[in-house]
Amino acid sequence: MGSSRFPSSSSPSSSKSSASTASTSSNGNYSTLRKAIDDEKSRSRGSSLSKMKQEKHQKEHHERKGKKCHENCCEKCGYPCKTEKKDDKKGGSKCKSLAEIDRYEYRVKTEFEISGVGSIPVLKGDPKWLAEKVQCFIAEKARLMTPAAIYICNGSIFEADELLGVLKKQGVVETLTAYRNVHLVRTDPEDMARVEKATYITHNSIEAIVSGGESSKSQLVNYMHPTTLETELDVRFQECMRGRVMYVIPFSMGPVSGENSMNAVQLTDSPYVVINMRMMTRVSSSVWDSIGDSGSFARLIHSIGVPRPSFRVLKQNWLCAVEKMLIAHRLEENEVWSFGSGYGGNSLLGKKALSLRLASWKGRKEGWLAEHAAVLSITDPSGRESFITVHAPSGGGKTAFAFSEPTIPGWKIKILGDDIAWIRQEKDGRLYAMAPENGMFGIAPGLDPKKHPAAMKMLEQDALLVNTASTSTGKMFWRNGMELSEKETVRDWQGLEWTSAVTQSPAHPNARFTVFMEKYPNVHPLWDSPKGVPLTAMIFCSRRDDAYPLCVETDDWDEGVTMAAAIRAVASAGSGRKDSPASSLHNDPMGMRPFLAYNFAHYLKHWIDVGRSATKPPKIFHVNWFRKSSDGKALWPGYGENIRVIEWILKRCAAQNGQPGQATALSGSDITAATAIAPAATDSAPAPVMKEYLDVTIPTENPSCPPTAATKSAQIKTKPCASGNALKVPGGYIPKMINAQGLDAAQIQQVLSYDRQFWKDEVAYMRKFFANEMGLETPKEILAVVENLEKQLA
Ligand code: OXD
Ligand code: MN
Repeated sequence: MGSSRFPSSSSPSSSKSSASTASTSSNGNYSTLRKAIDDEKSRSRGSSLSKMKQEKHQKEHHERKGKKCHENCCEKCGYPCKTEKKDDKKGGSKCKSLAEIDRYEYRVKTEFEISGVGSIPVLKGDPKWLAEKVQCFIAEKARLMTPAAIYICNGSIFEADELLGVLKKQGVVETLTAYRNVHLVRTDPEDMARVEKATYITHNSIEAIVSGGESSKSQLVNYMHPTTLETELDVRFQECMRGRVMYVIPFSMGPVSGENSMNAVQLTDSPYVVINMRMMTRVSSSVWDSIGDSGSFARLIHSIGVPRPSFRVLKQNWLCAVEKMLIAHRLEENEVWSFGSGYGGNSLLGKKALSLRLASWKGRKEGWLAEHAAVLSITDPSGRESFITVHAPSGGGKTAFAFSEPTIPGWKIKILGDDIAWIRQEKDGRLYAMAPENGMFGIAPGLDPKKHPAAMKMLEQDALLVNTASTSTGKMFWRNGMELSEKETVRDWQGLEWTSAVTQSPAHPNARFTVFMEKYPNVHPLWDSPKGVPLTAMIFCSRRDDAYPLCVETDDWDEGVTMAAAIRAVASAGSGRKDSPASSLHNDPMGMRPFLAYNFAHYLKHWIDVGRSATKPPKIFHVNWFRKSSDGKALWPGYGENIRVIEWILKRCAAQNGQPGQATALSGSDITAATAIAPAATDSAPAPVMKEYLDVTIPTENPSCPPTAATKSAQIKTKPCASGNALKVPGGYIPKMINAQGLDAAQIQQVLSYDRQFWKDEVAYMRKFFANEMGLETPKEILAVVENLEKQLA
């Protein structure tokens, strides 16, 4: 409570009551309170001056502003020392954007009165109810960005309706009349993805952010020096909200006041962002209570960067200033500045900026992980439920898998979160994953009505779409199994007429939907749990079309982490990497490349430590749903068929937890035989090594896997339920066979095959990548894994 100005407000609720007293200025309580505040300040500075003397002294103090003040002046008069400290700081920096505001430079009535700016009306909400830290934040940034008005959001449905009205007036939104409360927004074609190139991390120490510091060759994190940032902020943010409304969004990631949740306040001049944030995060006035007078919150400042008057030629009426785009993270200050884009992860700052970048920095200090992963529940036909995380690069299929209907009868997938997992150890020694988001922002064209019927149904009510196409009958459209009637015409994502004769998709490949978690029929009841769920397995997805196997179970935690750190993927639409051809592979450690916020070596060491501290860590698996044959044919059907791999994974976990069906590691000679005859990456011939496992009939005596009509007509006879069904290879185990009933035998042979030469090359690449990225800082545990793999493959 050190800095509190409300003497008796030690709890959120009492802070509220103090503030409410403050609002009743007409009966004099406000001035009583101010006096109490000032008295408290005087007392704490040991001043014995009378109030009048003190005011006189303060006046003189003001007059001397700019000159060096008497050293003891503040001690004597009680004038806030902070001012002197700030001026000292200003001696080194003239940054207007980062200049702090002093309590005497603004007044909160029903509007904000700010020295040098004047009065800014508050259109909605009562600013007097806010904790002083929040008032200060608003006043400070209002002084910088000079909005015409301030609007304090409460997350209500009325608010969403009102702002939708604003967007309609601006001509930004199209209501899709075939559904209930579903709206489509088309953006400026230049503002349709997260932009990694414009995303920066700033910190006083470059070594904390980039391993190797100044001399680093690292490609992973974009570092910006704090002084450079100051200049960059000032050229963008001064008066950037002129003529616009500044919305103040209080929100929580995780349930409000949850034990592991994070509070934040985002300022934005985009009503679209407010509506979207209301779905993706918990926007609520109760966050003010949770912040209280002493609580902390992340400060998120966002502007589309188009002050009025603007002579910009707008496309789709979408406001943005992409040429000046910047998304900067001040880690130590728990602060994000985003400018120029109104799109997705660039502007919904609760998502990637807060819940991954700032959170992973916080997590490192506190011993937990913030990761780019879906949190899923999988129930097998016997009713046994397991929780897993699925970590993947953007566009790597997390959401599409999470929404898919398993093709094997009796299996069920439920979602707790589709994009972000906060993972921490609980008292039972297990790692728990909690999904902090309130909604999903998924890739719309990834959905197929036949493969994702429940998800498609969900989009028919209370959904917000961006950059899909629309039909003349008021429906959303992106092809991918969607049908058009004869009479229906289509407008594509740029608002142009589209016919099926056009080969290009009518939707942008990164078109998105936003929905509330709770609207999805297969949402897990614990999705809103403050603690999360205990993990059985962590699954890391590569996205590559070469010989990276369909599935590998790693030997142990360190090996799983090392392989995750070496994940590579083809660029996807979500990454906004226009410069890299879709076919080229880039490193995407843990699927976190765009979200890594600090020194990669420290990040990996932290991963190792988290696993070591857990007495029962989950098992780590690696998958690749995108393997292709040498003639370019996709070898794995993906979506709901992925459950076949998940079945193998969960059986392996169960076996190692002492449940029936122990794994059988093959002997050394088996390894050599198996891997030596596997085809080379470029060889399209099926792997002969698998042959012996294909002709095994399904054991009818296996009680957990009775034969069905489907299994009898299976093209491949296999042992779908045998959990000892694994082959030891360097780097772990691969399935000898999975439940492949109904799939193409030759393809399954290929997709399961293990290519020794491929792995040799992969490990050589891994070593080079780690050396480039981390050099001597590479954690010894990671180096040990690489050396061990090299030995096994020699
Ligand atoms: C996302 C992404 O928006 O990863 O989730 O790009
Ligand atoms: Mn994502």
